[in-house]
Amino acid sequence: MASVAKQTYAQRAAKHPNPAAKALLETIERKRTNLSVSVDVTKREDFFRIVDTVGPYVCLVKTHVDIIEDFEPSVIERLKALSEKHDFLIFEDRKFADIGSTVALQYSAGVHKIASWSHITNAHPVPGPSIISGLKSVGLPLGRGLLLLAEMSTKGSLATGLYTEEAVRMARANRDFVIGFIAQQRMDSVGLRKGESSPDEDFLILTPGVGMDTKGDSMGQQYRTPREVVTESGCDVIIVGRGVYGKDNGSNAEAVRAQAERYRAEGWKAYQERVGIHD
Ligand code: S5P
Repeated sequence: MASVAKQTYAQRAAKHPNPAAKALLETIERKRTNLSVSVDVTKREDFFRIVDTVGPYVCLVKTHVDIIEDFEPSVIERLKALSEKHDFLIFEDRKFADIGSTVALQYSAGVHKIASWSHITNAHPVPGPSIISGLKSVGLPLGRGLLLLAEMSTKGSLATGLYTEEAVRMARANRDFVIGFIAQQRMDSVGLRKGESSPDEDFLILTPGVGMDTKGDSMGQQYRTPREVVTESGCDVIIVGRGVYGKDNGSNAEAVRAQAERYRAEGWKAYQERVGIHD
């Protein structure tokens, strides 16, 4: 069997054991898009306008629900309705980072009840394997998937070297629930000890820090192009925020739509180049 990076999304979907990962791979293939848009705006009507505009072009909408100032429970119902209308999955970018018992509560309860609607969420590996046990106790019975932040896109990130290797080992020990990584490159050969061969595994790599028009922002963010991320580094999903909705609230719907279409096309072309498909 070819390495994971050379397999098509459809081939990978057919054998993925986790329901959230399988659904994501199937959605990517069905809609021919590996674009996830990160909708980081603070007013719910701006949020819904952007989600409705980019919906046809994305496999996954990434949220930070805690930044919506006028949040109320109906926000979730409307988001779920849009996910059905446009056929995308939802990823609450919560970046859990506490002890197992606390993250289990943060994931299941509180104002946002993330586990009840978010197909995928993520966690920092910094507390060690217990963070996975805590989240898994809530998410596994619901068919959810977890991404570990193995690397970050920011200048000076501490998530490198041994930290990244340990994150991958933690994921390998929890393959029923950990479906992949937030990272800047494939992790397939990371963390293997001398003489250890590559296990039969399929971790998805979702990659933020993607932009075609600038190299970064004034707060340490660093951007690479879809081609660098997908073709050269072998990542599976590009996560784009301000590159799609602009710097404020995405009020120019046609500009937002055009950027979503542009990033979708670039991401898909980069994938086709990687696996050697031409159409
Ligand atoms: O390393 C990371 C991890 C994440 S999840 N770097 C990131 O930028 N992110 C998130 O991706 C970040 O929280 C933000 O929501 C998005 C990037 O937004 P953009 O506007 O810079 O594309």
